[in-house]
Amino acid sequence: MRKGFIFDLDGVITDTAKYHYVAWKQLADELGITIDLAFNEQLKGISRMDSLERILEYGKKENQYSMEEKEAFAEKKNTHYVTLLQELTPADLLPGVEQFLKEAAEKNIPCGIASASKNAPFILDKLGIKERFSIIVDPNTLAKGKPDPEIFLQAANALSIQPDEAVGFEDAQAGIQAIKSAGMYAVGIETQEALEGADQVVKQLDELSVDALLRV
Ligand code: G16
Ligand code: MG
Repeated sequence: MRKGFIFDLDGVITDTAKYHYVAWKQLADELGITIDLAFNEQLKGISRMDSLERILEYGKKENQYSMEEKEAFAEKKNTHYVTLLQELTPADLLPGVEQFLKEAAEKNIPCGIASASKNAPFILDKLGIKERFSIIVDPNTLAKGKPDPEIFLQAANALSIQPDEAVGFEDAQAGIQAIKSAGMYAVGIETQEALEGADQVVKQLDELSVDALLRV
């Protein structure tokens, strides 16, 4: 019997990848690096600084900047990204999310957020669903990012459930690995690339039933 649900944010609850892309692309252009949408797929679920490192490596500029410069680049990208996030409204929830969370709440199933994004509380607030989650893991407290299971284990702990009582939802391969390493049931939200290792794969949350997931 499953007792709680733990969600990734970007790609599961809402599609912020398009805003991340606009902001990273502008920064990359300024640094003389050309990125495209295919490359952007690699940044999904990856932390801000790791994303910057990947972009610099892609442009063969990984050894060109000091830590201070890199931090300034990441900060600049984030300021732009947060400006773009101002446009978010509840209409930006992915299909089925609102109904799924409502049903979970009616059944008193606790829900948590395991997102690499430091902007998660702000995003959930803009989407009008922040109160649906009893825990939003703060990525600043983590030693390791996904695919390490730490973020999902911390969420389960905060929800007072065992890992094998949790269902995790992820759209990124590193996230599915994190959920499985944590010993949880993994639902993959597959949009572009095939997800390996998920226990179940859907395109969007409205394909799922809360009751059926409690019994997996
Ligand atoms: C999200 C995105 C990543 C982003 C990361 C950090 O992860 O998928 O592209 O780099 O958060 O975001 P921020 O710069 O806002 O801290 P997730 O885990 O929600 O898919
Ligand atoms: Mg994601």
